Formats: sequence, structure tokens, C-alpha cells
Amino acid sequence: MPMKMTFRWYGEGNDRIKLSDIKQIPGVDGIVWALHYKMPGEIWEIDEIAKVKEQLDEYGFNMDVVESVNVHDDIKIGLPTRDAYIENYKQTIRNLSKFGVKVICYNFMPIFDWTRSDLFHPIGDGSTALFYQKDMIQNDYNAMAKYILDFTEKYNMSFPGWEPERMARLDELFKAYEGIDHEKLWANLKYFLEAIMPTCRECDIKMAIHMDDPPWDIFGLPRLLVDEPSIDRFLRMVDDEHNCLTLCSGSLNANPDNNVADIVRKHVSRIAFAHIRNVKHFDNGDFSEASHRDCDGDTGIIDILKAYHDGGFDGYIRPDHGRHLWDEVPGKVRPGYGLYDRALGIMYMLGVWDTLDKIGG
Ligand SMILES: [Mn+2]
Repeated sequence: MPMKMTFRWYGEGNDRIKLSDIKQIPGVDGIVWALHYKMPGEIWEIDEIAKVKEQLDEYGFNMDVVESVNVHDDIKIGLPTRDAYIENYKQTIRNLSKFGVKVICYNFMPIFDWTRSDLFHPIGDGSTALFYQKDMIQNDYNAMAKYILDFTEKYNMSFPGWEPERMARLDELFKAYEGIDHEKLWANLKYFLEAIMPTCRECDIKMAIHMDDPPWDIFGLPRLLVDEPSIDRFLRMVDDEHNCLTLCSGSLNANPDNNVADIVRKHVSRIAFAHIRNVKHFDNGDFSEASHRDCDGDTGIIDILKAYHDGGFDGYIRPDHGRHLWDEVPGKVRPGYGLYDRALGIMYMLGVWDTLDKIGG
């Protein structure tokens, strides 16, 4: 079984889930971690990384995958100040490599990270899931940010990519992105990657871009990694084995036209990190997240896992978001990142994978 199962954890004091809980999930070797208190552009220092390593070592988890080292807006906008932030990014890569980190998951979405209109949407069986109501995410970005920030403030948590410091100057940020269309954003992404690739080669660290979530423009902001042609373009643009993908099945399949298994078959050698998540579509364009079981959503989880298996995938994999089950009510769970449904998702994935190993595909 060459693929490496991992579990995302938000860190001591920042996640109610304990490493000792994760240890009891079968098959998990690594923790997908980050220094969540760092602002985009700051260097991750050796002593800070060492602290996390010590915590993970106690349970025998590897720290091979970081999600995320966020990219500063000035790099995405292409401001003259970007070069200093790129130097910081390179130093963070060097520092991470000293601890054996192999993959950095990041994204290049302007201003907002993943976006949903309802964090605890009832899905009919008593559990709740992240939900996207299309007509609510159209024009009013301030209302969107307020919904998220009211939530994080009420429950005293922070979401990566939704830093209150950045959200407080949203109008200013939107102004800074004026004139940044798709082509300019592509050019800025290329500039960033070409600048850091020598460091990635020297440190043998793969940069693995996460798909844009959802995979379409929101609030007039361009989004790039949205479908097969844009993924092709990305990999061709910087054709280096250290320029890779975090292929997120749920992000891509929010657009039902995206066939994720086909993309896996085409690019398996450039996928460093697989996010597995199932999505249920509604006719009006809304979507809900679902359990990992194939028939609970429309994403084609078994086809996707078979494509990875057939392709000899030996990268890292994790359950992406899960539903909130049992006592996982607001305030007791990070939206999308509860313990139970992600643990069930792992058992489902391992069940499919072990079966393919044993009886062949
Ligand atoms: Mn994902």
C-alpha cells in the first residue's frame, strides 16, 4: 500500500482533537500541520517548527506535509514588495526542509480562501455539513466576511485565509486587486513559482497548489485552478517535478462538469497530495458536502480512488472535510474538521484501497 494516509490537525491549543485521538484511527502515519498563528509573508522559524515536531514525535507521526504556507497578497497582486515576501517564503522552505518536510500545500486564491454560505447545514440525518448557496455568494463580499468572522469570533477560533486583520481591510484589498484579471494572476503565479523552484529543488520540497474552492470566480475575483484545461496549463507553465498539485476532489467537483478521476489518470505523477471529499449537487447550482461513501454524493469517490490505485499513486492522501456528527455542534468542532466523519472517511478509503490491493482493480 504505497499511498500515505494523513490527517489534518490545527495544532496544540487550536484544535479540540488530540493527537492521541488521531493515533487510534487505523492507517494514519502523518499529520498535516501548519503554524496557524503566522500571517502570510512571515518566516516560519526553526524553533517554532521544532516545537511541533516534538509534539508529533511523541505519537510517531511524520510531519511531511504542511498545509498551508499562505502566499502574501502582494505576491498575488504582483506589487514591487513581492520580492521581499518571496525571499521570506524561500527561507521558510529551507527551514521546513531541515525537518524533513516533503510537500507544501498552498493556494493562489485572491483574498478569500474556501467559501461557504452555511457552515452547519442540516443534511437530513441529524448531522450537518458545509453548504454553498450560489445566490448568496454573488455581490456582497462584506456580508460574506461578516458571516465567517461573526462565527469565528463567537466561538473563538480562526480560519486560515480568513485572518481578521486581513478581513478588516477588505475594501482596501479589493481595491488593490483592481485590474488583476486571470492573465495577470497567471503571470504572478508563474513569477512566484519560477522564483522559488531552485530552492524547492535544493531542498527537495514539492509545492502542491490546492484547487480553487469553489472552482469559479467569486465577487469578481479571478480564480485559476478550476478545471482540467487550467490544470494542464498550470503544469505546463512551470514544468518541474517540484511543481505539483494538491488535487482536491471536492473543490473541483463543486462544478459537476469536472471529472476528477479523469484528471487523476492524466496527471497522477504530478499529484503530491490528494484531498478526498464527496459533494452532492443540486439543480440550482447549490452544493452540500457529503460523507465519503460513493453513493452519498456525486463526486465518484470509488472511481477516483481506483484511478489513484491504477496509477501507482505513492503520494500523501487525506480525508478532506467531513460532516459534523453526534456531539459536534457549533463551538465544539472546527467547521468541516471534526473527528468522527473524517475517521469514517479514512476507513472507507482504506476499505476501497485494501480491496483493490487484494483482488486487483
Ligand atoms: Mn481540499
